[in-house]
Amino acid sequence: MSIHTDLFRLDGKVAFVTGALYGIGYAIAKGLSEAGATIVFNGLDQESVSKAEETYRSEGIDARGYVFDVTDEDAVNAGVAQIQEEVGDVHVLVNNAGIIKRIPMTEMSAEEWRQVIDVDLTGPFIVAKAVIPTMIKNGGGKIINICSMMSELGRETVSAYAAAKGGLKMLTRNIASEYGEHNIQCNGLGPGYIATPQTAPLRERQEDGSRHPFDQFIIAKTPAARWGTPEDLVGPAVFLSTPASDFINGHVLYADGGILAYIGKQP
Ligand code: NAP
Ligand code: GCO
Repeated sequence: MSIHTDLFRLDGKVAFVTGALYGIGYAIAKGLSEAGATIVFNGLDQESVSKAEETYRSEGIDARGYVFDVTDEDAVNAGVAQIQEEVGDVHVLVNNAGIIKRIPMTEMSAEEWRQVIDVDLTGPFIVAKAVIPTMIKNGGGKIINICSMMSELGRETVSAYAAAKGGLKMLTRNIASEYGEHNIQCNGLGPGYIATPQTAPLRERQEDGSRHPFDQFIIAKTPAARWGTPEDLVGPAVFLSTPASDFINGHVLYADGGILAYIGKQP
């Protein structure tokens, strides 16, 4: 296998990236497309899916979008069946769709907790479950679960998100354990703090024009001294999707500018 022609290539493969309308999912899908994959993605409504298809097209990518919610098992099963019929069997699944609710734990309702667990943990379980049988039939596949700093660390207001992303790390290890013998590699990709709509409220300028205190905190806590960009995740995602990572299983690769290695700069 040649480094130049095979190791990091996905020619002839179908990659399904959930929630890849913009942000991290979009950047990863674009990177996998540049590595040769045909891209499919899903979103919650036809308008945003069609808009995203248009954005992909404007970048020369013929990505197919489908409308379904990752928490709805019947809809996921029907959506994956449709993808397989219309585009082909899924070789690479990236469980990217996710939400966060920043609410102090004692003020969070059980309903709000369940919504986060449902999208961020149960969703990846449902979608992985829908593609694994075909991967087994085809002799293997790749599943990448988008984890988080909160797969390792806690912080105020994100209890449900941390519980979900910590759980997703363990679901990753369990899929690797259970299906590794079928040549399925399931790994986590753990972004640090990445500038996307999800984290926009943490970067909003203060009324006096100064940086948000959390923004300053992240710069001080990151050896790279900056927020990540969605594009910072493309190399790791291509690595975990291609034959380059065929003997890596149940691992979480943190692309965090060094956050998990660092106690942070003294103010
Ligand atoms: P984002 O900008 O909020 O994008 C999330 C995407 O998921 C959106 O396209 C959203 O669609 C979709 N989505 C949400 N719920 C869904 C559902 N039930 N079914 C289908 N699609 C759904 O988030 P991001 O920052 O790019 O994050 C992507 C992933 O990386 C998430 O899992 C997030 O937790 C994780 N992550 C983010 C960071 C960060 O710093 N940004 C760091 C670590 C991990 P709508 O817009 O229509 O709701
Ligand atoms: C927060 C953030 C995070 C990040 C990310 C970190 O409020 O602390 O939104 O949880 O989005 O997951 O890796």
